[in-house]
Amino acid sequence: MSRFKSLVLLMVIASLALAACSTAAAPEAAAPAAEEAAPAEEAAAPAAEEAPVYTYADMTLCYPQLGAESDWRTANTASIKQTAEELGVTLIFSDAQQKQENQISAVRACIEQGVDVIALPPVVEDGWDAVLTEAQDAGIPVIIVDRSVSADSSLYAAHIGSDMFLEGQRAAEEMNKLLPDGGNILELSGTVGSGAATGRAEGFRDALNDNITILDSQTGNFTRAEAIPVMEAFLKKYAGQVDGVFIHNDDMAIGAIEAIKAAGIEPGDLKIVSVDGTRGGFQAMIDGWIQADVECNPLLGPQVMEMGLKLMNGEAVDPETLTNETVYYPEEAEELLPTRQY
Ligand code: GYE
Repeated sequence: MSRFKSLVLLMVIASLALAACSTAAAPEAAAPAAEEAAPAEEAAAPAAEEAPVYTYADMTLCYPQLGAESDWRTANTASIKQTAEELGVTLIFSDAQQKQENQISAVRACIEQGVDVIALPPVVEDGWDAVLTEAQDAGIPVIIVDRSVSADSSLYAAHIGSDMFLEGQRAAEEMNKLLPDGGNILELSGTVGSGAATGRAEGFRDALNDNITILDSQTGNFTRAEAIPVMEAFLKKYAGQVDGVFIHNDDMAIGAIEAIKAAGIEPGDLKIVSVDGTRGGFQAMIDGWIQADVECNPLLGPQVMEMGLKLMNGEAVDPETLTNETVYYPEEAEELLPTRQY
């Protein structure tokens, strides 16, 4: 090799080494330049050093659904399944049939499988500490979906769902308007110990006028079937004394209405305020049975998946995402029913 040639070669090597040094020293400044001009292999090199960027196709999401107790729940399940399919997320879905021990086993199975994210709609608030700690120890982020947990917030990444206390307050405001001179009412509540039932009951009491008395409160476990005998017993026990009923979801309202009908009571004689805003609830408003329906939105799939991906990529997420909701009335029910998605 001639002197000149070796000099040129030395210079090339030196400038390459210099470029490599500046890339290492200032990765931020170097990255855009590489994107703009450099061929593919060179552009790939600095990217390989950064944290990998996951896409939906990389994500395995575990959704241990709490049950299939209501139309709300069916819509929630459909939203999760449909969103996963659309985005190409691998979904591990199970149905705990409203039993916490089933949900806990399902979470444990997902931890063992090494899923990327767990999104948990907890049937009740208490009793999650142990399994949430297990997920944390395994490095799997947990998003609490729909109902809340009483566990320390350091044990999970975030909560996405409705403000159940606010729903209860909204229901009370409607009852106040329906019974302006006060009266006696009954409460058909949701699953005992669930964030949805506790929040709605507390919010309702918080905003209810002093001249309205809650004569009795019993659970119907959020189902039509369990609401019927509870309402039958209520109507026997408090015959002629009741002006209204606060019912924690539309499925129980539909069950209760069956019992109310069977007792010979006409639509509107008992003022009913319900929660969810399902098609069944809308139909009951059209038929004159429900006077106000507080919305609770189950279509959480897109938000859950989006947050799951952010967590996989180590991005910051909002610790509390509350759903925007409203109240529906009989006057608009006919027009809105065809547009309802659940
Ligand atoms: O209102 C009810 C369902 O947790 C918000 O659970 C949910 C509630 C919903 O069974 O219909």
